[in-house]
Amino acid sequence: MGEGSIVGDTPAGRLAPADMARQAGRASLAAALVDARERSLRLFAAYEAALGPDLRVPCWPELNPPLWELGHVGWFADWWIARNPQLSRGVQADPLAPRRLARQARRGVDADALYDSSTVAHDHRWQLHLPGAQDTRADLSASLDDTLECLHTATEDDRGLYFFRLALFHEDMHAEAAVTMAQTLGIDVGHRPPVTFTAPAETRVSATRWLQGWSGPGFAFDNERDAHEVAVEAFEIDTGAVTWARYLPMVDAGLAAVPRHLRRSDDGWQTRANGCWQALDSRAAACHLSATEAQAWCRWAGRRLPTEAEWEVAAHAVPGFVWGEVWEWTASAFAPFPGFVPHPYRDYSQPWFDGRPVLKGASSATHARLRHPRYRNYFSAERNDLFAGFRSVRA
Ligand code: AVJ
Ligand code: FE
Repeated sequence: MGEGSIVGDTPAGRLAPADMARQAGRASLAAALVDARERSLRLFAAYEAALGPDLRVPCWPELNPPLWELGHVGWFADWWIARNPQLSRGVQADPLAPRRLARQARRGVDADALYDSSTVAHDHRWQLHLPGAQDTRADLSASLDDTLECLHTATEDDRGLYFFRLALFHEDMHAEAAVTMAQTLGIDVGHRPPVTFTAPAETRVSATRWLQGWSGPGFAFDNERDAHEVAVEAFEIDTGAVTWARYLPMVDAGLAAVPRHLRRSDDGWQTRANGCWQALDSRAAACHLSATEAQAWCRWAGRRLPTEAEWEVAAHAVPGFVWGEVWEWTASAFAPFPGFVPHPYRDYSQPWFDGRPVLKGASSATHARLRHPRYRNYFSAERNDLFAGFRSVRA
């Protein structure tokens, strides 16, 4: 499930998987959609094995009922692809165009009233009478058939393929959310991140002008548009994420709380992974930290978080810049780039321009298709359940 970390840039002339995915044509998109669905179903099966047929999880802000999340992934694809009368218009599609009936309607089930994340409030997802696991799987299977049938007749260009790529990445994001939620609940879903260590080191990056945002061909998220130039002053940045060996002295000094999924034992620090406590390797990247904890460490260490632009410049320019093991909190608030226009899925970005920070990179639970140095992730600063840490810059 985890992919290896990425060092620096991709050699010229070779596209990284995430670049390929954004330009994927019909054939590779079909294979990717099947692959993403297999992962979703594997994760769901692991939840079933761990939680039993009810699949009950506590109503916590960082969780979703697994049955709801699986149904939501299928509903999302249906809504934007098979049920969308303006599918072929891509980013030009009217999001309010009346939809074709959902297949669940034949069973008297209103899929839109259950699975639309924009209208079904978080806590309400625990009160719904959701279809059971078998019905949900059957719906997803029929949904994927419909998606692939639509894909077969889609126009092979960025507009014609827009919603297929969106549904693919959306499913990948929910798969990562399922791995994250499993870590929160102590469930083993087979997440085995590769063990990689980067000896702490710092590198200097010269002042530059940087073209931020997506200007290349293929799919882009609305929050990556428009591409625009930004000036970046010289800075010195860690070549890898801050390790536990660097982070924990602040905790040992009594200046910070014990991080989530960590505890002290007679033999030193332990961490809980897949529900099992084990010795912590202090050479590993610090993880499951909130942006608040990352900021506090930076202040304590006399350092600061990189801006989003600094992170991107370094990821592209620095040979030996290691990223992809943990998401990295940045100092930048998630905000629209100049010229931002919301795409048809209006709620992907716009509701979250509320001051929360951008996270860059990827984690060990992120599919290779989403590991792009221009990708902008965003969660509220207090979230400590994510596979997220940070790197620091000389203040
Ligand atoms: C972009 C990962 C922050 O999980 O809230 C999934 C992705 N949006 N369904 C999230 C998303 C709608 C989003 N992140
Ligand atoms: Fe979603």
